[in-house]
Amino acid sequence: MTPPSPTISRVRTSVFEPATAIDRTFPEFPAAQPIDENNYFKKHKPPPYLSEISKDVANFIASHNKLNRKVVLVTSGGTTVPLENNTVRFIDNFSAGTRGATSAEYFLENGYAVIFLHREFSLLPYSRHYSHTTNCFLDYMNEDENGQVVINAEYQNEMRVVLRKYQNARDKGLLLVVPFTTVHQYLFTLKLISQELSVIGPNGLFYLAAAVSDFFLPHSRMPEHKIQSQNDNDGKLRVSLEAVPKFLSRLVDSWAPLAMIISFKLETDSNILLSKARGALERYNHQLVIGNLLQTRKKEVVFVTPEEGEHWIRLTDEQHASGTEIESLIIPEIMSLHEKWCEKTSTL
Ligand code: 9Z3
Repeated sequence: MTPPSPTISRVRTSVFEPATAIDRTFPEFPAAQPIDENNYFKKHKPPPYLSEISKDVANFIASHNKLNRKVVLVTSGGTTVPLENNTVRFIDNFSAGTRGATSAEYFLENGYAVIFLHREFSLLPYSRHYSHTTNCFLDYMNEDENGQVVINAEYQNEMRVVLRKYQNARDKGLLLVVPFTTVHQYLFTLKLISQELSVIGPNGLFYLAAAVSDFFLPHSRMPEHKIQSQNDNDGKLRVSLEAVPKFLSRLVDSWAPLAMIISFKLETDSNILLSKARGALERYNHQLVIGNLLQTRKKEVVFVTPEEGEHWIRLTDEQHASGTEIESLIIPEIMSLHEKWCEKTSTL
């Protein structure tokens, strides 16, 4: 139940303008080779906090492994590409982290421990229900006659359900939240967590829903200070970005070779979604690509697997209207694929 918010406009600014589009079709980048990995990780300094994260992740995985609990890494939200070292300006993308935060909740409800690698300040499991600008938490509250702040009667039931689930995950230590902001931090942290997660073999699951930038500005070409407006003599700012190495191949082949790996393929053109998703599966050799279109991502996704080809998961109009989340259909399917993966891998 969404409370009316008199202070927040219902106008949506993220509308598309196809009439102004130009055709920019690029050939596919090749998958990253070991040499690309070495180059990237040698040329760039790791984030200074990485060793702290490493300890937390290792302890988290070990404690759940003792209980034979499956652990999923959910990545979520968009990566930034800074243009300056003391960053004033950066390139970003649309992702709010809805897919990741929602999926994490369904994994938690179904017995998984979740490492939630997310863009700092993007949506988080549970608090997402009340933190988005369309759902301001203050609109759920009021003062009673004694001046105590209380939740309005009509939201009590809904909020109690979310609160109990949140407290269960927190009290049982089922959720580890790890932040990133830049694409660079994302890649270093992904590599670290992957290697830690490889320790539990097939019980580890990767659910890579973060919207990761395809381009970045290497540190070697990044100015220390804010770019000045008189930077170029013709008054234009020219930014030349490099391709982010496609690290999925390294994850599959080297960082966590026994884990089940799921990547997402995002497109805006429905004519190329399936071929791109199939292409990713062939190139990286992992277990599942979930294809989705920016425009319809909350209503339908397509599963592409090597064994069974593709099948669509769709919400009916009634389900969509009544607030059913597509992740409530996606996660059970993934769990059964993961179960099969564990059986298959343990008999190898
Ligand atoms: C996705 O496709 C996610 O489903 C969305 C979720 C980012 C669309 P929101 O956060 O959106 O709920 O608003 N994630 C993967 C996007 C991506 O960067 N994929 C790469 C690609 O398409 C492959 S790893 O090339």
